[in-house]
Amino acid sequence: MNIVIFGAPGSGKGTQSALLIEKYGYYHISTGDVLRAQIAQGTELGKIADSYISKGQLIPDELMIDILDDVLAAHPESAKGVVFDGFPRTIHQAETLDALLAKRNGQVDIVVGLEVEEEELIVRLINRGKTSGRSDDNLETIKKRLDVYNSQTNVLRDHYKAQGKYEAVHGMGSIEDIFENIKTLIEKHRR
Ligand code: B4P
Repeated sequence: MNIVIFGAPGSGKGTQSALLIEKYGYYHISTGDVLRAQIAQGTELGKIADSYISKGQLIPDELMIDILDDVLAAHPESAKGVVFDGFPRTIHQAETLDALLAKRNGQVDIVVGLEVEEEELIVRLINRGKTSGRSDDNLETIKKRLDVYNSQTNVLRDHYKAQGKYEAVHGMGSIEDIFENIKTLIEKHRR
């Protein structure tokens, strides 16, 4: 089963993905984590990624898609099922993901949309910024990330709603309660 965990920055994608992996054992791809690992290693790719992430912008589609393709190819166990956390973020990425999964006789089975009010997103990310050391967890960059989400990523809700794959989850409240709701939806869509 291929699950997309979707939502604005700070909506809890990473938190809920970790619980999903623990419960179902799928392969986890957080594109943000992949990019931050490159930055930490000081690679050329990391330097390019940092120049976008620190400004709150998205990495260009073609680069991001090449990276995702490489990660999937390097992890054949991902053919059994993936939790995509932070990907896709544009319509072009979504269309490419469909093509990549079709090559393995797969598809996106469910898109779990974590819906959280913007004020709460800002509070969470500012709090995380006190300890995360992330160059994008500061108020100015958080606002830019939310603008980018609203202008480039949010359209994916309608894209996946039209396919009957989008399941909205109220993303406020306790992490455990949110996860219970996600589990119910996953069971509904399991093949
Ligand atoms: P990401 O790493 O994906 O960052 P994010 O969208 O901010 O989400 P993150 O996973 O960090 O936060 P979460 O929602 O889990 O991307 C970073 C950057 O990389 C992007 O801005 C972009 O530049 C680049 N990038 C990544 N993917 C890309 C792509 N596909 N295309 C192009 N560029 C890409 O929020 C977690 C926070 O909320 C935590 O602090 C957690 O403790 C807290 N939290 C979670 N649930 C909570 C709850 N119920 N109550 C209270 N707090 C909660």
